[in-house]
Amino acid sequence: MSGKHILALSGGVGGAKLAAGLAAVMAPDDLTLVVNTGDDFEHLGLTICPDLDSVTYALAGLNDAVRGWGVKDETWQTMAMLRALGEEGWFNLGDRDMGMHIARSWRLRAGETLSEVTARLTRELGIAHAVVPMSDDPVRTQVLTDAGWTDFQRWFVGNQCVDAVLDVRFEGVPGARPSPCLTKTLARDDLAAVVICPSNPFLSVDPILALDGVRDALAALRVPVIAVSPLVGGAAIKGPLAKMLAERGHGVSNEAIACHYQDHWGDLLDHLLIDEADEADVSCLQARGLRVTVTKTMMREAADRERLAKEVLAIAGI
Ligand code: FO1
Repeated sequence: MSGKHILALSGGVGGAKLAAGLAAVMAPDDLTLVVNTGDDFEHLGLTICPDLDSVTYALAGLNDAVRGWGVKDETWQTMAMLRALGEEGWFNLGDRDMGMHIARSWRLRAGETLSEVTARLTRELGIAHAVVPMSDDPVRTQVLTDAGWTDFQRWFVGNQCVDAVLDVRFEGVPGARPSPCLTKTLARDDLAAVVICPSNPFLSVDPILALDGVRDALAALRVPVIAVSPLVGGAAIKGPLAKMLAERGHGVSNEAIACHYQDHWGDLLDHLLIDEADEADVSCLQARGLRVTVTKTMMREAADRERLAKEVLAIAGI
């Protein structure tokens, strides 16, 4: 049986764009979007899941495209009041966005799993596709800087990624199990491909691959793993990827991305889509045994997201 189901792995902003493109061109039953939860944290008594938020808002058409995170047409009265009350103001929670965090947090506290809560919240926002957390067990990304180990959001938002990252770890791993839906999807006999969305490999994709059993399950699959590079023109579209590659002593290149999935994770990548601006990378990627597609990977509008999603599906044979 030739499969037609796609398992897509996504982080936040960049990944969410391709996730939305895939959802726009695929039937709900044919797509499972698994989202990084390593960026999650507890803040002001709430459980914040930034990447789940970004994917959810993108699929619901609620995302703020300019800011890149959070909800469009946002207001900030709650934040202003929190600051007036002397509470921490470094992490911005919009008034509309706050509804998401309150709904998620109280349901978690009432005993629902993150998978159950996410299924409920996405359904309520009219999303028909499966948006699932990578795990129901807490995984918390931390970065090592000269100041010691720091929680991810404290570094990403609080420190604006200024401090150089010497190392990254995922608290809770090993021991964190893939979510039930991720486990089920990995075992589907109609799987056509695994798609790695254009997300930061070190911060957004590695936490998913590091979950108990996930790397080995992916390696055992007989379907291609297809990644869309998060680099365009030798730079990251958004976020600290370029800076992190440079700090690790790597070039800011698609070869470094390929090298990470192939060498660090043991040949986990079959096909890489890169931007036209990086066409010069083709020969070295092919020399590494990869199949390469050169295309436009910048997704400014819905049409860009859908075109790129269709290209990925064509590579997957769908
Ligand atoms: N990113 C920022 O740069 N500043 C913020 O104040 C901020 C608040 C925020 C609130 C909710 C949410 O879901 C995401 C938020 N983000 C914010 C984005 C987020 O921190 C990062 O984009 C991701 O963690 C990286 O993928």
